[in-house]
Amino acid sequence: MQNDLFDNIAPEMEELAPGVFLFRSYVDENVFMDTVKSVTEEIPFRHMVTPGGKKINVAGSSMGQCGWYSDHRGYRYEMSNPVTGKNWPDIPEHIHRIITNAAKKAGFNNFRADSCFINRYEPNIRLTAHIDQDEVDFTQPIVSVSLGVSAIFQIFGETRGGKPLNIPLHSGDLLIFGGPARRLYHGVKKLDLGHHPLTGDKRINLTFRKAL
Ligand code: MD3
Ligand code: FE
Repeated sequence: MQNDLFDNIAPEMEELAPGVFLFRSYVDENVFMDTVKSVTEEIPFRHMVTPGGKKINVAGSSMGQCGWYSDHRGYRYEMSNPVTGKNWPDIPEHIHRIITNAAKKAGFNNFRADSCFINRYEPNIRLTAHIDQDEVDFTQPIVSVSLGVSAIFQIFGETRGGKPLNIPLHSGDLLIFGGPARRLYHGVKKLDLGHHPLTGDKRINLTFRKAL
């Protein structure tokens, strides 16, 4: 067998399933955390409610042209923050460049996010299996960046049942969901008690979307 000197160098990007691209330790965590801090100083993380009146356990905030929002009136993207009536803060251009460039590497050549939903997980909080279907164009991918405490991300199939593919996500990892993967059920397992210098006992996830 040929012994290649570079065999032990991890690839920048790995396709885990059709349309699922994982980039390990891809982003500078501090750069993304600075943006999260400035957005959530203006729009603190809050627990929205489902149309059925249940509290959403993962707390959220948004930046971009529009922001994901949920209350008794339904799940949707709002052009301004319903709590304050003000626009959501812009996605900084240096963040756009990183996200758009990663999307290109996965073959999505015209991706530019118009929304970023920021999720905050506390210990013991999980995200139940769901499909993101409030965006208009399903040919556009979703790009996710994880910060802080690690979590197990789960990909189910076209239904909620069955054995999921379990993917541990660590601080700085970037994950792209596109093509067929865009319509799969997915969730996040209950967050273990842990500690990360950037976020304490929490996990933060940013999902960049083209919603409009
Ligand atoms: C697969 N967030 O915000 S990110 C979500 O880690 C969400 O916080 C998870 O699921 C988290 O909706 C997973 C990766 C992700 C995001 C959107 C998807 C995977 C996706 C949309 C469709 C399919
Ligand atoms: Fe999702």
